[in-house]
Amino acid sequence: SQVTIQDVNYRYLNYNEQMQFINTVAQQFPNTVKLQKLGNSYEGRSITAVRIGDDGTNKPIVWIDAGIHAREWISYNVALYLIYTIASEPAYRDLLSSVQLVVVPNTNPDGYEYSRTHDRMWRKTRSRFTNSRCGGADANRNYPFYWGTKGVSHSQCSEIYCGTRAQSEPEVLALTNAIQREETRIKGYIALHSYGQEILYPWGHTMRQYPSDVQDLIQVGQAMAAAVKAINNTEYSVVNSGDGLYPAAGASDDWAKSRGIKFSYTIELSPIDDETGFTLPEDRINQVNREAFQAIQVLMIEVKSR
Ligand code: ING
Ligand code: ZN
Repeated sequence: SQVTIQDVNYRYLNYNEQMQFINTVAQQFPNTVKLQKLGNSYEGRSITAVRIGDDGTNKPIVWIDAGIHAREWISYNVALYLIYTIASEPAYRDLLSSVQLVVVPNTNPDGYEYSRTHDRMWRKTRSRFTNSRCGGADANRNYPFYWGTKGVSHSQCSEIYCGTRAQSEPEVLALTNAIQREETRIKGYIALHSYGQEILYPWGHTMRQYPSDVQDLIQVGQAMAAAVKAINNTEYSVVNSGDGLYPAAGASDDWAKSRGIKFSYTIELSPIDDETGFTLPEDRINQVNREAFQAIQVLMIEVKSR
C-alpha cells in the first residue's frame, strides 16, 4: 500500500517508505517537485534531495536537511511534511515563485536503519574502520570548518567521533559538494535535529564568537520562534550553539555559514526535555510537523524579501 501524508503525520517511516513517499509526491506534482540524487551513503543507500519550485533560475534557495543523527527520528517526518505541504497547497504557489526550496529528508539513511533495527539510540554514520571494534562517525563533527578542534573526539568508539579527516563520511561529502555547486544562490540553511526546542545559530565551534551579522540571525531566529509559538504556544529559544549548548567543531550550520550562506541554523525540534527525548511518541508527530513548518516558512519569506 501507498505511503501517504497521513503516515507522515502519525508514524515513523523506514527509509524505503520515505523514498516511496517522495517518489509519489514527485509524480503527483511533476511541475513543482524534482528529485535529485546527491550521492550514496557508506552502505550504498541513495541520498536524495527534493527540489521544490522552478529550477534553473536565479531565485534564492532555502536548503533544509534532516536526520544527520540517526536517532533524531522526528526530523525525517518534519522534512517529509514540509515537502508535501509546500508542494500541494495552492497557498504556497506565490512563495514558490520567488524562492526555491531544497529538502534532503534523510542525510544518514544507514544510521537511521540501524537505529530502527538494532540500536534505537544510534547517532553516527555506519562507516567501518580497519582494526577497530567500533564503527561510525558523527557526521555533524565531520564538516570542513575548524574540523577536529573542539567538542569532538578522535576515538572511534565515541558518540562524537569526528572521522578520520574532514568529509571522510560519504554522506557529508555528498552534501557539501551539492551545496557548494549552488552556494551563491542558497540564502538560508537549516539542519533539523532533536531535541530541545532551540533555534541555534553560529558559531558553534567556539564560545563567545559570533558572525558579524549575528543580529540578523537572532532577529530572524526570533521571528521563527514567534511563528511557532503563535499556533500552540510551544516555546523555542534562540541561542548561540557554542555558548548555549557546548562548543562543537565541524557542524553543518557552521560550515554553511562559512560558505557565505547568511541565515544558517540548527533547529532542535521537540520535545524540550528528556522525558521522552529522542523517542518522541508518534501521537505528537503531527503537531511538531506543523510547528516546524511555520518556522521554515518564516525563513523562506525572509529570504524572498531580501
Ligand atoms: N545537537 C547538536 C550536535 O551536533 C550542535 C548541537 C549544533 C552543536 C551545531 C554545535 C553546532 O551535538 C544534537 N542534538 O545533535
Ligand atoms: Zn543531532
